[in-house]
Formats: sequence, structure tokens, C-alpha cells
Amino acid sequence: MDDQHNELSRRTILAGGAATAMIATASGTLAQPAARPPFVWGVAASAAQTESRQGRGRSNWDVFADTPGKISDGSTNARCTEFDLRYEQDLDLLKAAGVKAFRISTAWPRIQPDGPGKPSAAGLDLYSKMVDAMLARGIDPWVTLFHWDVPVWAGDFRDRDIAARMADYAGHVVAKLGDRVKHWIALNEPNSVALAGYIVGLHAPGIAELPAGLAAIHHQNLSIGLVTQAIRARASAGSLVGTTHNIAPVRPHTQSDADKKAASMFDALWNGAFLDPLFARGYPALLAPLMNPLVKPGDLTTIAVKPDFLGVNYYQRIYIKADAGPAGLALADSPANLEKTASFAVEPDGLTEVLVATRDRYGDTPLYITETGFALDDGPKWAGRINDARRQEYLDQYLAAAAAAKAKGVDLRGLFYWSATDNWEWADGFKKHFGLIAVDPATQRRGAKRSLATYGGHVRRHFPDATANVRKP
Ligand code: IFM
Repeated sequence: MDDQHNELSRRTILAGGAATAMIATASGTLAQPAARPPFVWGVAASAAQTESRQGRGRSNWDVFADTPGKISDGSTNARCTEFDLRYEQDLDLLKAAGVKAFRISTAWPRIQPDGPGKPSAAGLDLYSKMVDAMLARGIDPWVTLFHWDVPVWAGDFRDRDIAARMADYAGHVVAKLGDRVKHWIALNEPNSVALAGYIVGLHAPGIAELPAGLAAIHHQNLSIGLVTQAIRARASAGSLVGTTHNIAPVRPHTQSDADKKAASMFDALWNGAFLDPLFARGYPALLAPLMNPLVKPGDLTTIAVKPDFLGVNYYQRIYIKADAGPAGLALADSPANLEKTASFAVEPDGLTEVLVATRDRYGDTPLYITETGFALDDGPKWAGRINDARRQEYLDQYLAAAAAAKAKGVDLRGLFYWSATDNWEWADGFKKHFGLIAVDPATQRRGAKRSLATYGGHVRRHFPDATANVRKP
């Protein structure tokens, strides 16, 4: 808590963008470099990938996972890692490694299981206890309000009224936790939801139609606006409110005009469709003709929320080719020379690119890397400490890339590794292991990987001002 409160009071000093603090001394007034808040390092997870279904209402992802053939390993999200039941075990392991911040999400279907309005007291109490358990271990809770799980009663993003429903839910969570939670994130990766869930249909709700995808873009943007308002109305003084986007540099597969055109369209759909309106630029010119029929008077003002910080989720660049698909484009393979994890290519320099490009286009809003991580086959799990050396190497490379962006003047304030534990990776089920902590989904046994112990040391090497309590690798 001390670090957290110091950080908040230092931010108060910095409010208004002052670059120096004036310190009066007996001999006059000296300009001193302003104290920066320490670089935050933590881990991230989401409710829908870690919590069991116990005690909550049915969600869009329950429906999807229960549909045969949708999840590649045939698993469901019935138990995930039982974080709702076992969070103290995970928090103990994180504390032992000196981890100082944990980005979790709250499950809308747990807070409002059956319908709008009055929230579930048991649902709110669970998160209240979780937050207390984090604070008791010196771990600062960062809370995301929407990380993809929609209660079935609330419908889906083709309907613009879902934004008001989500804001109502968010208000209940902030009213309960706002005395202790100081960092709020409205939505996580609305682009993944719109593209994977509504345009290609590989995620819940499994729709594959461009018009549905466009509606999902606009109605999630509206949700960011209304949820941010709901948080600001109830959060305690000094709290900071942001939202998180998966931002990726987009490259054409070849230099053909068709591939370049497809890449520009994808860049507009993936990046610009969310970031441009958030930062008061409206929809990108390429998309505006498609989006305008959805935009009502006042929407663009609601969406342009001026976040206190922007969360950046980055894994790799995205390569695009022209195709007969819904938007005239398709994903292409990453270049063959790149190393690959089970989920993504390893492209640390793309992280520097994304951070610098975001600052250049959208200005000096403080940035946090709210996700980056590596899905690996970690080898034998339960015979001693899991020695995931490659994860440590990759993490070190990504941290170096983040530090390079900071050296170029980007106001980068922290990084959250995805993910705290191995978990349920959506349509990939339990096959992808991103965690710093291994979890066996059959037994729910936990085991810290070597990378958990060395994480803080890697951070410290690149960010000497990182929050305290860091062990050397
Ligand atoms: O697991 C996901 C997370 O839910 C959103 N960002 C990407 C992660 C890895 O695929």
C-alpha cells in the first residue's frame, strides 16, 4: 500500500503536466527534476479464463464452450483454474516472488447473474475479499471491468443498449471496491472481441458477419465511454481510469497493391477503429462510411473519454494479405525467420514500434503494457522447479524493447506479464501455457516456474526505478 499511496501522491504533484517540481530552499528556489512514480511491474489475468462457473450466472463463453467443436481441445471453462476458490494460493506464490501488482477482471455474470439492477452480494463479496487478500500481501489490485464475459441475459454487441447495461454493472463494482482499488481499466481488447467474436466467429458469440463486427466496434467504444463515466462517478479521489487495447503494427504480406490496401484496411479495423475515437479523432477515413450509420449524435463525444492512462497489450506484429473474406483480407503467416511460441511470433522490436507510434499519434497519455507474454511448452511439470529458460529470454528481450521506447521519450509507466498462471486460453482451451505459475487443470495443482522467481530481476535490469522488493535473477 505504501508504494501505491506514494505513487498517487507523486502523481498529484505531477498533475497538469509539470515537468519539474520547484523546491524552495533557504538560498532561493531551485528547479529539481520531478520525481517519477516507480515503474510498476505485475501480472495479469481475467476472470473468464481463471474462475470456475460456481456462484455466477451463465455467460456468452459458457454457451460457446458448451457447443461441440468450438474449443480445440474439447475442454470447457467449467473450472478453469478455480481462481475464485484458490486465489490465496496464487497470491502467496506471487508475493514470494515480490510481484507488486495484479491486474484482474471482475466477471459481469457473477455480479449480475440473472438480470440488470441489484447486484449479487456474494459476487461483490468475493472480489472484495480478493482485493483485501492482495493488499494484505503488498500487491496492488488493478481491476478491468470487462474482459469478454457477458451474462447471457445482457445480449451481445450488435445491440447498442448493451453499453448502458455494462455501465450499470461497472458502477456496482466500483461502489464496492473503490475505497481500495485505485487503478481501473474499462474494457480489455475490444478489437479481439469484434474481430474474433463477430467477424470471423472463432470466439463467443461465434458470429461471422462484417455488419455485426462493425456494430461490435461501435458499441464497445460506447461501452468504454459509459463505463469510464460510471467509474469516474464512483471511484475514490486520486484513482486513475484507463482502458486497454491490443495494438499491433500491421504489415502487408507482400508489396503488391492489393496486400497493401488490405493491410491499411486491417490497420483501420484493428487499431484506428478504437484508438482514433478514444482520442477524439473520430473513425478513420477508411472506415467512416461503414461506421457512420451506427453513430448517433453525441456518441463520439461520449467515446472520447481522455483516459488517465492507456493500456497496451502487445504480442507480435500482424501480417495481412488480400483475400475474398468478409473485409477483403485475411491473416498471413508471420515471416518464417521469426522464432515462434505456441501462440505468437517473437517480435520484441514491434513493441518499441507500437509504443513510439502510439505516443506519436495520440500524444503523451501515460502508457502501461497491460499484457505481454509467451505460450510455451514448458516440459515436465511436476518434477522440481519448471525451468522455462526461453520465457525468461523472451521476457528480457521484450523488457529491453520497452526500455528502448522509454529512452525515446515514451511515458511508459509499467508492465504486466500475461499471465499469472497457465489458464483457459479461450477457443484454444488448456493447450497454451502462458503462465509464470503452472496449473494442472485436472488436479488444480500449482507450481511456480523459474520465470516467476526471476521476473523482478529482469524488470530491474531494464527499469532501475521499478517498484521495490525485486529479487535478482
Ligand atoms: O489470453 C489472452 C487474453 O485474454 C487477451 N489478450 C491476449 C491473451 C493471449 O492470447
